[in-house]
Amino acid sequence: MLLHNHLDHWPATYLTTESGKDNISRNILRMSSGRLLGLWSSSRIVCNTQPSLPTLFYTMAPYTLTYFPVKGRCGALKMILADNEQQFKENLVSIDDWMKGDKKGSCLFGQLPKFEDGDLVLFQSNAILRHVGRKHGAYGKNDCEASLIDMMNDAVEDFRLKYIKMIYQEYETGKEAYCKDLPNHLKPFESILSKSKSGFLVGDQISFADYNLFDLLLNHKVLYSASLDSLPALKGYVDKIAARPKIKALLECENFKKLPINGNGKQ
Ligand code: GTS
Repeated sequence: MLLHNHLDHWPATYLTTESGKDNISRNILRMSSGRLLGLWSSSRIVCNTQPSLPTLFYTMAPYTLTYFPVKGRCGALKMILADNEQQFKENLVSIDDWMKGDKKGSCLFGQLPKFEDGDLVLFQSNAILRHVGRKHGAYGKNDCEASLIDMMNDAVEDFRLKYIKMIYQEYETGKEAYCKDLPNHLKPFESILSKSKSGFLVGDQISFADYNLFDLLLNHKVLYSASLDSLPALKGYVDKIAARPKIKALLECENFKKLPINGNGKQ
């Protein structure tokens, strides 16, 4: 029985039995002219209307994420997906596998992450965040808000690049100076958030730029636990987003927790 199916809004949700699942899978393939729209990703028993038959609840994961086994540039993406209850299939690529070169050669810009939404293949983490934000109502309410969100996300990217440079190139020699200078990097965000009525960067709802900033601020708390001590608006912002139930669940999930933040083991 199809419970919910809107082709623009996967996952479709079916109430079925174990054997019925394959039937639905075949029908989906037929409906989509042979294109594979996704993979069965999860099942859980939610109810049992006919006591003789176990009733299973299946969803289709519409997205596939291919990346290294680190949080890296995909922490924010996993957060926005979790907050919107979106399942995704995850392909983890080990460094050994990557070093063989075939996978790198198959990536448009020679790098990961790679994100697939049906036939659409995306590279570049910020383009991926935007895509998911656009699809799941986290890209503002109008064009002006969307442009402001773009501006915020570009500022987050500038901040992320400084962080990455320190982590990968100057950790031993530059960490102390970086931490000392941190309030200066964060001042513009503190100022924006101290004036925000909603507590988000733009408008009255969370956007992909918020997940991106939140993810990076969490990294900074690990880098330097006092990083937000002189920045009350940012501290409140982090606490508020961390308390969103689905974000909280993700942050507490073992599979997410066990991922190192960065590929070189520095954090
Ligand atoms: N601008 C790209 C993005 O935002 O997606 C940068 C992606 C990137 O730097 N990817 C790194 C990579 O593929 C991994 S990580 O820095 O995101 O952890 N490195 C392997 C390589 O061969 O360049």
